Amino acid sequence: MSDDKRDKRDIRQDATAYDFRYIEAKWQRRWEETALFRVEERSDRPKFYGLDMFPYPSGAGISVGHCRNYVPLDVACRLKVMQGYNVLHPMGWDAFGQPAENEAIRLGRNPGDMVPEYAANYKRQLKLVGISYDWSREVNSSMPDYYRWTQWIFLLLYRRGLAYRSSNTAVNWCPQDKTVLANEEVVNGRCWRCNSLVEKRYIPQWFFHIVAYGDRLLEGLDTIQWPAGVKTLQTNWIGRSEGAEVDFAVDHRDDTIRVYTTRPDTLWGATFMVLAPEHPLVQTITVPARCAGVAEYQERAQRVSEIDRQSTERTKTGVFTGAYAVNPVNHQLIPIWVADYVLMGYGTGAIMAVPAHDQRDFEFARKYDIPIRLVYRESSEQSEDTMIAAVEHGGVMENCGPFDGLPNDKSTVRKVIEYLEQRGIGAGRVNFRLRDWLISRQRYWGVPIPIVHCAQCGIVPVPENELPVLLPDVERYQPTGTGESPLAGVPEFVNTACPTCGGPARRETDTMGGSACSSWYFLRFADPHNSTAPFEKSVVNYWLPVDMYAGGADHAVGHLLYARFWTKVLHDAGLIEFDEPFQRYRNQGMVLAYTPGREVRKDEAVSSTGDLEADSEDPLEDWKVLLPEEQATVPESLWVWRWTKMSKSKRNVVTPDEMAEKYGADSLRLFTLFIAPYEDNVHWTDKGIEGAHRFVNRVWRIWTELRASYLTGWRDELPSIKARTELNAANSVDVIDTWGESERKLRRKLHQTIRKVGEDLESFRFNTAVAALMELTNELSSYRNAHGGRDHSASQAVLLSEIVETLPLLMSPIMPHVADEWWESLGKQGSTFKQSWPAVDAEAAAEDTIVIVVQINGKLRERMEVAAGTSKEEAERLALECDKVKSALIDKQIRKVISVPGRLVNIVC
Ligand code: ANZ
Ligand code: ZN
Repeated sequence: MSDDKRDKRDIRQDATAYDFRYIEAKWQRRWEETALFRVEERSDRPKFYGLDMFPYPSGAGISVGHCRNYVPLDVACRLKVMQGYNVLHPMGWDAFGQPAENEAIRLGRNPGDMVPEYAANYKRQLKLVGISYDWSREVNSSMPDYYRWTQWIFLLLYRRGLAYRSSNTAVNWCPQDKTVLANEEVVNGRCWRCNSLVEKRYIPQWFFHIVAYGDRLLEGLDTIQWPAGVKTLQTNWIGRSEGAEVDFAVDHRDDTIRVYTTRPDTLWGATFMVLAPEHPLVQTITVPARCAGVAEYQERAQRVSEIDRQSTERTKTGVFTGAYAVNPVNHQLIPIWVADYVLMGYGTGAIMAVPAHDQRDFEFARKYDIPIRLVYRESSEQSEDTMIAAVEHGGVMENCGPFDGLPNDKSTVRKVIEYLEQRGIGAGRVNFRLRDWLISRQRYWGVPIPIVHCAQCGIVPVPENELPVLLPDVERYQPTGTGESPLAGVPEFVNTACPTCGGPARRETDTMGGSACSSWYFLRFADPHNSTAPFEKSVVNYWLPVDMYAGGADHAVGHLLYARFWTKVLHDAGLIEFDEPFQRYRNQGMVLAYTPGREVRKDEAVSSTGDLEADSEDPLEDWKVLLPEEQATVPESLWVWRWTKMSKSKRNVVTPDEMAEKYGADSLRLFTLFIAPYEDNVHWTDKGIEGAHRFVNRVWRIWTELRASYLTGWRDELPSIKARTELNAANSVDVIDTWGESERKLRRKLHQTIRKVGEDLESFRFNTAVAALMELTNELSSYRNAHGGRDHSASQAVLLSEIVETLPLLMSPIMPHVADEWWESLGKQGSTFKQSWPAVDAEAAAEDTIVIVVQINGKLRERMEVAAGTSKEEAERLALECDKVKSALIDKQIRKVISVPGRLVNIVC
């Protein structure tokens, strides 16, 4: 049908058919033509910044799973607009990095060509679902107008001593993706993108000094409203610990071994020391006779993963170096061992071992027959010979020289630290589990690091006025695997002049990992087209912090930590006024699809997971999806169906395109919201969306029927009806009294629903908001059945018109296409998006009666129903008259009555 014919039919006002395909296309076109979602900057209205994590354009399209990310926040933002807020709701593309590049490699395409196509398709789909993004603010992190500023911020970090190059840190290397990874990108020892086991390598790398912000990253958590689980993940990841560093002299040598301990008070119980196999002193101190054995052990330790080394399950192993250290507090000689349960990357890479009080040390000492010495006990029966595990708490200190008799607690630890400091053998110190953020990647598809290496001047930052350092267009961009970026093979890029001395120099050829790009995009959205600065301070200070951030919890210790860090640095540099970017953050559950698979041996599952979607799934899964092409080869009797994350690689994706075609975007939106609480994982079924679709049809039918009466009669009469009712009110004839009980009930339901939907949408209780709308529809339907026909009394007409005019507004955030179509068919102008959210008539919404809980000594005795507005005294009198209360009070003396008006009466005897 041509648009022209459609518009004609539209004028006919076909009252019954719910032609969602037509309606949705029509309104999406209108919204676009009128730039409905364009944000006006700095109105005098309060602001609200609602932000979705911008996606990687790494798949040909989005699934209904992604809709669960975007629809709920869209609903919240639409509500905010109607409530009178100035709302920023932008979208863009996290386009650089492994996700998109891996997809391009898979397809044999150039990422520079592929990414814009993918982004365009995502955008088309998001429009299809009716998301209210202001597309005039779209950003793409792989475009020079954006990454120029990512480079600019890199240089800012560099100037502030927060970006550095280091060559003496072991780094994570992904053999499949042929790049190093940040610790945050290693999940259970595997690459976050391709699931390969990560290896250790020593390659010079660029780091951001995030550890310097460890304390502030912890403290800031108290100032933001985030899910407790995510805060805990960050707290543990940062892993702040307080203790001391203590120096031990190596016997008969000049060397000292510095250890980090959280329990310096147990120094008197240290009976050996352990060095990590990678510790630089191992070679130096090992006695000649033991060199071969130690070297062999070091070699073996190389092949054990960090995770295994930290496992409490693993049997401890180690070798003796033949050397001894001097315990600085009692001058005893203790043997120095090498063992892989001590990690080079934490503390100083060396420990004093206290087997009596540390379980790892205990197991080690028992295995190698090393003495154990208690410095406190939980009970007098405990002894070194009989103990079967380390004693971790309790008792008072003993065998501790000057500290004997003190309690085994923090205060003693502090005293011991003072003692060590006075004698110059140790000092208090705070340690973080958090490591510096490794940012360089040996990959093509990323922001070039704006650094030049000059033989004369060393590391030289590219001057700001030479930014951006452009990523060159190349034919061959695939990772090399040599530890060098493919850019190293592009002489035009590499060879340059030193900005300082003008001599020949080489550009840094590593690029930044994608997490740099996503660490500031939320700022750029405030001022996306600025060509002279990353953003203007005042604009960012107006819009930020983000009021509501929505996205997956899998970013808890990666993106969410990095973005907080950059924000703090930009704050410290005076560029912004706030230092937490996301005031509130919520993470939605995943969408699961029922998927056929087969059971597999664990090791097989490991080698066969090549999931480019990076499901944070357990690599040790014992089940594997049967891809369509494999289904023919496995008999159906062996198929095992499971609920599993909807993802492209599992080929279990349902697209919004299919659903919009079959049921309409409004049904998809409603279903997405209704299916489960926001945080829960949901099980996708076609039956479910059919149910949602039936509801949309039903409410459409009911509303259109009512509208017919409105158009044929009430609308014209309404002014006079209203005048009459107002007159009645003025003459203090209670208008309500001219209504029947059912009208009063229906109007109460309407206003209770307005209140509930508003409150629920605001606090992300989308499913209960939808349920409230369904209840209202039911009441409306029963009212219509009981009072059918079009000959409504004047007061009924007033009520029904109110409902006819309110429903489009009430439905607007959730079903915006239906809402706008209704609105227009009432003869009203524009979109419901620009209308005010309906006001609650509190009086109408009030219940006639309320329930008051009656307790005796805090125990529930009765729930009594009383008239709303009953006074405190009256409620107390009524409570004492309840039969159950009376009988319970026989022979008892009432001491006092405590009550909470409208809620509770508690009788104390
Ligand atoms: C002696 C001691 C006695 C320790 C005791 C604990 C209990 P957190 O809390 O995680 O900071 N340690 C230090 N560096 C290590 C490394 N590189 N690899 C493995 N273990 C290391 O833990 C600090 C404690 O872990 C330190 O305190 C040290 O053992 C050990 F009753 O020192 B403790
Ligand atoms: Zn130079």
